Amino acid sequence: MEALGMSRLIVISNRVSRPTKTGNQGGLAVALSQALRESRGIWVGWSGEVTENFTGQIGFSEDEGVKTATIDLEEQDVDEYYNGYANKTLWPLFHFRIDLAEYARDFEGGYNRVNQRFADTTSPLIEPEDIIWVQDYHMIPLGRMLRDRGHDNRMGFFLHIPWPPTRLLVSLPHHSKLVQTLFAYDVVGFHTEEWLESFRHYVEREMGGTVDGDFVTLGNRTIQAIACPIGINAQEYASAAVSDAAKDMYEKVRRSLQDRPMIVGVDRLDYSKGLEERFNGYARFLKDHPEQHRNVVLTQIAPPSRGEVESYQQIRATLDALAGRINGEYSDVDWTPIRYVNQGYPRDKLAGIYRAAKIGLVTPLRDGMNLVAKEYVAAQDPDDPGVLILSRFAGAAQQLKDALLINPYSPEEMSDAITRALSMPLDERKRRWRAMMDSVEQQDISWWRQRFTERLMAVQRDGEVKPEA
Ligand code: GDG
Repeated sequence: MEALGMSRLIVISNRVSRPTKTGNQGGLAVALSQALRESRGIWVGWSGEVTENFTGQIGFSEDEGVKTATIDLEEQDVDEYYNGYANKTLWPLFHFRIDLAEYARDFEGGYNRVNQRFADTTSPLIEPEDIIWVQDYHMIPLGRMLRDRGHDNRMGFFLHIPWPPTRLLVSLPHHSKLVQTLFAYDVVGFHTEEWLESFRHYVEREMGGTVDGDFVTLGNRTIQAIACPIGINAQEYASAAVSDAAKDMYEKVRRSLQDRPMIVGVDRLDYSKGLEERFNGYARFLKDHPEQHRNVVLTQIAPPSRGEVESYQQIRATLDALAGRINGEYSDVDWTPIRYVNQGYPRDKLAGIYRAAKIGLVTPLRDGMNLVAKEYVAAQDPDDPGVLILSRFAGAAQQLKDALLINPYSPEEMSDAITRALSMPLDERKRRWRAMMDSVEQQDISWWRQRFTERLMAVQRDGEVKPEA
């Protein structure tokens, strides 16, 4: 494979995604699977299963040429590591929600214990020439733990969520200990310059490190910290949008709308996605525009996630009540303003739903990147594309500058953007869409994977970095 030469790739992430014959996998899983298949690599992660006593026994499996190695965790591990430190501590803090972040010693202990378990599991699988790529906030200290077990392989880490400003990060007990572990990697990647800038700021101000271009030094360790925005498989997504399943879904949705324009939102049910603010912005639009009553429909698809965490139970209850209230206030016997759907759809059908929508409404309060914005663009009909309304606080806003960029906290801005999008002339829609599609196609998922792995391959085994060719 192009970037990896003869090296084998080992990917480690919280969960593995096994390829399926139906191809119904996310873009990240497809991209990593391809690299794993071509390099005869291994994907290591939690099986999703709970065992009474941790045994460390590895479950090996191979699907469609991709090898996976999984371990079962104990219930306490899941509580402290996954529901605890990952999703009650780091996720809210890294999404600027220190009001929701919980700091408990048990969580930190569980997080380190599970990372040690992953290190023990992975260590015997590693051969000297392998390149190791650790994914996301569940696994920050893993590289350090692998180094402690004597592995001097090339090691990279990618953070899929924002890096918070220094002033917020210092609220985390033992923050510098956690950040220090990132210096065990050779390359650390973020989606955007903003997250990268916050990381550098922290290292300089809090740790006394130094920054020289992409090189960040702390003590005797120099690593590369880069912005490397993730993408989607754009061509494949555009094809999915005209597949038979997508066309069926498109027809079904359009029929049900009876020529009314549809706005679509698609998000895991998560407080970071700004769903409450979105509903309020839409309610503001309905209030401002009585002439649009009985006309526009907002379809919000929000499959529940992390339901064991209280803040997720709360946001779900809030949205149930809010959707009910707005529908109660504005509905008529033959029109419901919000179709609020708590189920997920297969990817092809979802692509058909995106294509049926005149407006994609993507309004996270903070988002590392946001792939839904890119999928909405890729699924549009080039001859009659819809309009993307996008939060400035999504990483994707750095690339999709031809979206209507809004502040998701402002219901007025949201209302104005919906009004503008509904009446946007075809030539403007086409111009904006073409510019966004060019970016989605050029910086796609393969581009992301290659850019990161090339950086990693250029690192020499003594930890020094070869100058870029
Ligand atoms: C994290 C970061 C970053 C959603 N509903 C359905 C469905 N989805 C798919 C979407 C999209 C994916 O889930 C969500 O990706 P996002 O990027 O929007 O958000 P997170 O899940 O929070 O992902 C994020 C990402 O990692 C990658 O680095 O962009 O910032 O938070 O692909 O389509 N898919 C299907 N049915 C659904 O109902 N098939």
